[in-house]
Amino acid sequence: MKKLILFGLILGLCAGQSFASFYFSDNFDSENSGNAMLDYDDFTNWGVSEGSVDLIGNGPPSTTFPFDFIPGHGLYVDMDGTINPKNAGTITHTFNLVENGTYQLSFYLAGNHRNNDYEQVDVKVGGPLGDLLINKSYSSTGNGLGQNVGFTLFTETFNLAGEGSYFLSFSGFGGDNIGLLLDDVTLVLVPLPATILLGLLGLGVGGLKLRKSLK
Ligand SMILES: [Ca+2]
Ligand SMILES: [Ca+2]
Ligand SMILES: [Ca+2]
Repeated sequence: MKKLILFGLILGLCAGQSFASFYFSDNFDSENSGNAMLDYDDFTNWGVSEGSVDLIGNGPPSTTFPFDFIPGHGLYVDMDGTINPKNAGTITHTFNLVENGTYQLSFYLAGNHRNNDYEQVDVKVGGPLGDLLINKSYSSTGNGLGQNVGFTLFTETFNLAGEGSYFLSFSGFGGDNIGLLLDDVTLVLVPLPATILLGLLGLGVGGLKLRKSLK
């Protein structure tokens, strides 16, 4: 029995390590060869629909392209584009689930840095059955993303299970081509701590002992 427990402990620790899977991350910095572009629609990981978004940042403000409001973050996305100001854009990343589990989505949003109008970004994660696992709005009032507020980290945790196509989307809001700014989107499989596995193992061993003693 001692050997079995030791083996279980090692197995549990190894499993705890292997669960720390990195899944998806995008800081937008390598888009368009690192150059900002208004109404950008050629994202590596995202499709653009329902209007447009701007790829901005990556350098000191110039007179011709004065749109790096928060220097030091490479490129990032203005969720309300330029040509189609009455229809702020949606960017969507689709992916096939590799592993069931609890996932954490994190991203940074910042104020529009140009006017004090109400701004909003809707974040959705959808499953293969049409179900929404995340459906949440972040706004310049409810989340304090006022005009000149810098990038703020937001995280959401949810469960993904079952094969099929999932999507993650961010939708801008507005009609004045000025929107909230988005950067550093990350989706990771939350590690199942080794301690939990060991606890489960302990329960299993305890159950075995109980069964034996009841016989
Ligand atoms: Ca960036
Ligand atoms: Ca814009
Ligand atoms: Ca706006």
